[in-house]
Order: sequence, then structure tokens, then C-alpha cells
Amino acid sequence: MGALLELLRERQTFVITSHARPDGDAIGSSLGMMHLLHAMGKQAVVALADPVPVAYDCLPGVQSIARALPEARPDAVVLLECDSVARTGYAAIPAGLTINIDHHLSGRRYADFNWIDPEACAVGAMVYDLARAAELEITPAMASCLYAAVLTDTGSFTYSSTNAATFALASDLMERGADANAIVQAVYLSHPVSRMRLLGTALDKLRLEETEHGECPVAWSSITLAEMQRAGACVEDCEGVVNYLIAIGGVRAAVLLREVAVGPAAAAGLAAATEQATQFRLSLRSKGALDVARVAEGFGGGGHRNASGCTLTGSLEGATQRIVEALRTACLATPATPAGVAAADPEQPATLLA
Ligand SMILES: [Mn+2]
Repeated sequence: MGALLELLRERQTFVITSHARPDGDAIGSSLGMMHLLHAMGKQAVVALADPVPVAYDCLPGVQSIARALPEARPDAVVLLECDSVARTGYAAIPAGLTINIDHHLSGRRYADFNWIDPEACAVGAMVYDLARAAELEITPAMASCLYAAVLTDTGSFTYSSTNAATFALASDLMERGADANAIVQAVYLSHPVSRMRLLGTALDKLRLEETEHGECPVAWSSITLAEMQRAGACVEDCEGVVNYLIAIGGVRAAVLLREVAVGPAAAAGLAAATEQATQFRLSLRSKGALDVARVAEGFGGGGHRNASGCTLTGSLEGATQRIVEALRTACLATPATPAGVAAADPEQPATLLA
């Protein structure tokens, strides 16, 4: 961390970015990093290729987030939660130096400086550690941003990455002025009704794999573009649906397949994709030792042990068959823990993707 601080101190202008379709950790840690650099007397702007969901409008500094990269080439670009430059949604990010800060198991060392900590519950927690190491004052604004990152990336302190240190971090952020109540209100209690209608559709289509022993270790469902259109829903409304599938007792792995608009279909908005062009974004979840990061990597994706994602092309039936088969194989290869309860495994701490 000392080496990273040295790199930051030596430079003056920064661009901070994170992955496309930004989540709570992407937005919270980016803004937290911006506040940190400002506190160091640096020039720093956050640029995200996709819009910030309205749920995060309450975070201090969010109105300064740009969609386009600044024209002037910065001294350094800080990439948070990205396994490549392409993950940002930008084709290229010219900078004197690239800094990669990530906590995914599938994190890659593609930048000039790489700090990957798969044990961190959120990248927001790594930014917090950096601020402490720099002996900077953590302002209420920075605290709120980092709190939002930690809250969302731990599934509201429920994932197995949550430990005593996570609560100590949350407690410290609240002491320093994080507005935890406002964040919970905005992030969890302000959903549009379209989101609930879409959830209803997905749960209605829920399927469970039944083994000869009567167990149902794999659960799956899907959301098509037509279903989204019918519910008046947007892509954002699909977030978190997969968490309901993995919440079922006895289920060890779950997947939600979401049809994405590609090619001419994308150009026409939410028009149904042609058969050949059909593409699905998959969100995978698991409990305990079952590693869905590895399953996703088998399809060119990645993530955390208990939460990952990948993209499949083909028909819905074909894509479903391939992923369910892969999850079934992973289940068979990984012994189940009693009652499917997540095992506390100090050897391989699990971190989850929001
Ligand atoms: Mn994260």
C-alpha cells in the first residue's frame, strides 16, 4: 500500500473509473477514491460508461460523475473492480499510468500497478484501508460512499465474506458520519414497481433440478426482452433476482439468464433479438465451497466463489442446458456442507459480487 500511496503522491491529475453497468461497490468505491484524492490535494474525476442507477443519487459527489472520459490525458487512471480496460465499457483510457484495484478471485494483473485482494469484502473496504494508510481524515462524504459500497457488496452483511472486521469497518464509517439510514432507504426501499413485477415473472418461471435422491441442488430462471418490455422494466430491474433463487433451502447453485439486446435488436431498443443473435447474460450464485467463479470462467466470465457472471450465445433452451449441466457437474464435484449452509472456510474466504 505504501508503494501505491507513493504513486498517487507523485501525480496530480486522475481519472477514476469502474465497470460497465455500475453497482453499489463500483459507484461507492469510485466516489470514495475521488474524495480520497481530493483530500490529498489532487485533481480527480469519476467517469463511468453507463448511467448511475437512481438508487445511488444520494451519494455525495454523484452529480459530478461523467459519462465521457475527459479530453485531457490524466497522469493516472484508477480502475476499480475491473479485470481489464474493456470491462469499463470504454475502448481505451489514455493515461500516463494505470492502477488496478480489485477484489475478484478472477482479477487480472493487466495494469502498471495492480492491487488485488480477494479477501476484501468490497473494493470500498480497500479504499478505506488506503485512506487510513495515508492518514487522511475520512469525511462524512467519503464515509457514506464507502458505506454504500460495503453494504451492497456484502448483501447487507449477509454473505460469507462478512466477519467481525466488516462490522468494525461499518461501525467506524457510521462514527465518521456515513448516513446509513438514507442509503438503506434509497438502495433497498425505493424500487420502481416494474422491478417487483419482473421479479414475479422470474419467480413464476423458477425451475429446480431434481436428483434421484430427491434433492434440488440447482435452481434457474430467465428473463427475456419481451418479458422486460411487458413489465415496463429496465436492465437495472433484473439485479438481485438471482438472489431469490439461491435463497431456497437445499439449493446449492442458482443461475438467472437475462436476454440482452445485440446487433440490430440493440439498435432498435428492446426489440426482440433474432434467433441467431440471441445472447444471454448469466448471473450465478452458490453456497459454501461450491465455486461458481470457476464455472463462469469455463464460459469466458468470472467473479467470486459464490457470485459470478458470464455471457452465452444461442437459444434460451440451449444456453440453459449448458449452464445447468455445468452447475450440476460442479455440485457433484463439491461435497455439500450440512443443510447447504455456507461453510466458514478460513483457507478460502468467500467474497460476493453485488
Ligand atoms: Mn465489488
